[in-house]
Amino acid sequence: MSGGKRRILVIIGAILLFVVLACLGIAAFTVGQAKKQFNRERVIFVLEDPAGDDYGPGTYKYPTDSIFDPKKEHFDLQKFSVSTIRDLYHFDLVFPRVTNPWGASEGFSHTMAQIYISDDPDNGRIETFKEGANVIFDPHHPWQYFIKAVSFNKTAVYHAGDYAGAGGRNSGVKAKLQPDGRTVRVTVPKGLLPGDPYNWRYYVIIGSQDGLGPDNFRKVNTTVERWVFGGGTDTDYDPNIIDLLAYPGKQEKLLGSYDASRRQQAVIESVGPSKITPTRWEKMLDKVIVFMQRMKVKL
Ligand SMILES: [Ca+2]
Ligand SMILES: [Ca+2]
Repeated sequence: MSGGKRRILVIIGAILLFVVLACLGIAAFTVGQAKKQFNRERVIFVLEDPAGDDYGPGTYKYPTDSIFDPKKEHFDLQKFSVSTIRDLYHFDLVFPRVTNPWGASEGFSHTMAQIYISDDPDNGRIETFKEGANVIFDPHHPWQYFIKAVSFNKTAVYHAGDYAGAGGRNSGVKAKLQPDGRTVRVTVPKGLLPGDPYNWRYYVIIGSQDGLGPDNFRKVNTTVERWVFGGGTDTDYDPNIIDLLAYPGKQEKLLGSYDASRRQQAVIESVGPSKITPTRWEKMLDKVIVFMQRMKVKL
């Protein structure tokens, strides 16, 4: 081989080596980036709720038993946020006071949160999964997913197509009071909630847990009693919702839109979607994770 040809071969070899190393570098960078994004907690949605509106449409009064002392704060949602980390969603609900009078392992047993998610305006349901909250959802935003956060290992995820007696999905789902003593965190694997979380709208409903109440809601009647809220009606047309996540000035109007004489329940509106825009990376990663979870690949 002539000296000229050898030189060309060496140059080609060097170029190939460079290309291979560059590809390996890009691949390592890509994997590294994906791993970093996967392990980073990222906020998807956050909304504060006014303080001191744990009075339903504005008229409700706490029951008289001493476990409801100081007759405020237990059911006063102050902030709701949704975040993602790894293959999980966290739904955080912040209250000024969280108590556990019945000693549940979740760390709370007084407050109950129900989160309905609207993911598609053309599909879903506008009535609650079970009767109890006594409200109808905005027909423009029917719900597809329902997360019920209650104590005693009953927290579960339901889909709009589930039949009324369905027990709900609870694999990997948990609700737990956080160390700050104010935040109830509901954790749900992403595979149970397919769809784009940046498009979700939420109905976040707060009630008082009653194991014997309709859909575990403590009831609201006309007259306040030891274990019953007052300031509503003795019918099933007034909401059993003590606080609703809503934009300022909205809750009283929405929860007060029932008419017992006409047998009409209140129609409530959702909040959202998120104003946060994910990066291309984050969007791609979310899709891959949901796909892998649905294929039952362990992450
Ligand atoms: Ca509130
Ligand atoms: Ca509210």
